Amino acid sequence: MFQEIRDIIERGEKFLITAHIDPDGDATGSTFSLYWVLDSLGKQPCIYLRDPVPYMYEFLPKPPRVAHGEIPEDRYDAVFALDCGNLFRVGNGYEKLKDMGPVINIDHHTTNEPFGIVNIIDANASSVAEILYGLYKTMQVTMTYDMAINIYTAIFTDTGSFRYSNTNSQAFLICEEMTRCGVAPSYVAQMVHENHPKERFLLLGLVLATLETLKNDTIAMAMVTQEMFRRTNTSKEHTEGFVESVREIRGVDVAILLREITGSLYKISMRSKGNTDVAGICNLFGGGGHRNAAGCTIDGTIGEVKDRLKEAFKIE
Ligand SMILES: [Mn+2]
Repeated sequence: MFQEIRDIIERGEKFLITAHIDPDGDATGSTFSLYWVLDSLGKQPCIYLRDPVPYMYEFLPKPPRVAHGEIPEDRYDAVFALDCGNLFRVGNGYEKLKDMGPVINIDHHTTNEPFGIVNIIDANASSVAEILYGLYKTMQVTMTYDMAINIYTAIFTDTGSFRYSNTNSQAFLICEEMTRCGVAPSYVAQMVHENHPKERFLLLGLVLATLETLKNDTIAMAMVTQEMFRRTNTSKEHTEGFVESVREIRGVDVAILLREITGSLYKISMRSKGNTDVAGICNLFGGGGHRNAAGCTIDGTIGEVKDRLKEAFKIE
């Protein structure tokens, strides 16, 4: 399965590594770990993430060549697209990537389209980092601390700190090995979960005040507006983890966070605890993701957006 990628890496020299917009722990940790692996092999990797790395992942050993904003147009021996169910998840200008080099698609979303020359899609993997670890093993890479903490953090965050249904035995086995490479779980947990600025909690207070429940309290919905960001001097990166907080409510099966982008466009994040396939629901609106964690955007006023969501969940 990894042979083709190993050949491409061995033959090539310049590589672009990219992942989805609004990078999460897996997108960040996976791209960073692959950079350090290629660097250790004497290659010339470069990372492109459209958006800046969120503050909670700033502790990760960051490679020197990470570009944000515009795609660094050049010729590469391969373009690695990580954690992207669809190539457009890379952001504006994604069409150019296919002309910049052969695209290697490594992903674990159930809604992945095989857009690459090589496609390694494992929906049972907890994270892209788990798939990459398998690749590194077959390449006999000497695991350094910089690689290990990026891999550990990617798995730790994509499994919701080992709480979600994608938490598998492989996730623990890999993370155990990473601790033997020097990763301290308490340090990672503190950096990810206990290192938020005060403003984030002022924002969370406003968001939780909008909480409403539907379908006999099995669906919980909260909202964040541009006005709330202004009042608390925050931005969308401070909302990371909010939808998970809503999911913590007893009896709630589906948690929904509506984030106002403009007065007529909303970003929807959904999390489910049980059997509800939120990727399927988000797919109705052109989005996607995983069974228990997915997202989409919906056009319309807040009233229209809520109506369309209620319709999707068959609520009168
Ligand atoms: Mn992921």
